[in-house]
Amino acid sequence: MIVLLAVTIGLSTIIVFPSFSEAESELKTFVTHSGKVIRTTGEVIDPLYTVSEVEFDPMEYLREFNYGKVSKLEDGTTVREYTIIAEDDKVMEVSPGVFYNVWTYNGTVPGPTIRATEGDLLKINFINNGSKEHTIHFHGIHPAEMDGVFEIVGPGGGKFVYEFEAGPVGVHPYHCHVMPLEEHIVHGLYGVFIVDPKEGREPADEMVMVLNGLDTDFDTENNFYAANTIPFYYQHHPIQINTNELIRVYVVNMVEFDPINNFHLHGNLYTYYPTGTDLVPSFYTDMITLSQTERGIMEFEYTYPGKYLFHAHKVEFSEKGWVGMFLVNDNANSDESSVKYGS
Ligand SMILES: [Cu+2]
Repeated sequence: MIVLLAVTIGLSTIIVFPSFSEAESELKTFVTHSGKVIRTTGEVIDPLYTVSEVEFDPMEYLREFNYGKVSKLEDGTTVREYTIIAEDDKVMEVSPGVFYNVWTYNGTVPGPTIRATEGDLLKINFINNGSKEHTIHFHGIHPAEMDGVFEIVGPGGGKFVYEFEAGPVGVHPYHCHVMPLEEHIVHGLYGVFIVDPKEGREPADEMVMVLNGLDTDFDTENNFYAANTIPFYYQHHPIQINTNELIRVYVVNMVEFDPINNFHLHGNLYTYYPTGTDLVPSFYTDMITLSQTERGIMEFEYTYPGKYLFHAHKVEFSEKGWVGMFLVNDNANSDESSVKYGS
């Protein structure tokens, strides 16, 4: 009788809600790549499971840039080769006691920050080790067959090589473009692609902030918001910077479901370069508003040491995790010539 009832409910659910409800109501057991056995009701991981699986450090992610494996063509063109592996069975403790099935590029959400100089030839070796179809769609300029929309890469080891010239200058998102798109993005298949101008930018303490949200109960509304995935992380672990030092933040809004997000900085204003495509800033402000996949470059220096908040001025988002802090150290006595920035 129970089986019959389950079958009946299952069938009716499939008919009415073909994509989501079936997954939510069905108890599944699966094994992660590290061998852990996980029980899940669809995408909702069993709350009895209490071991954190994903090694993701938002502080490390902040200043980590992947320049690829570099070689040169005979004509002097720089070639940069990257490998990106998609997976969709990792479990991550996104907030104390809240476990979420993240879909990852190279094991993390967001995926690696790919960085190149305008005119470089890029080769991105994509391997899909997931259980679903995935791709990589890069924003920017490239041939149609490199767009990551129609060239679906199959699960279980499917491969595709994206090859194109880096451009234009700026900060661009990349993300999976398989339908249903919202589902593939909100689970975490996105990252940042920075194209530097040939003449470079002024040296600075550079960092990447991806504004994202997590819909942990699958009602197509976000339960948590963050800069770099873990809610409240940079509030509990302030980002250390120095006075009188140029700070450059590449900010990318990857929030799904909500049409806007924003970025407010305390005790300061920043010059802002929308999409980073112009080398002259468009405005000087303490607040920008970003729609989905909108992004830009913020530059600022702090004069006074101390603690300063940065957060969404959309209060709901900051109260649900999109809030952080800069701890500004007094740089007055340091020898500026000895300052080295990450490469
Ligand atoms: Cu996908």
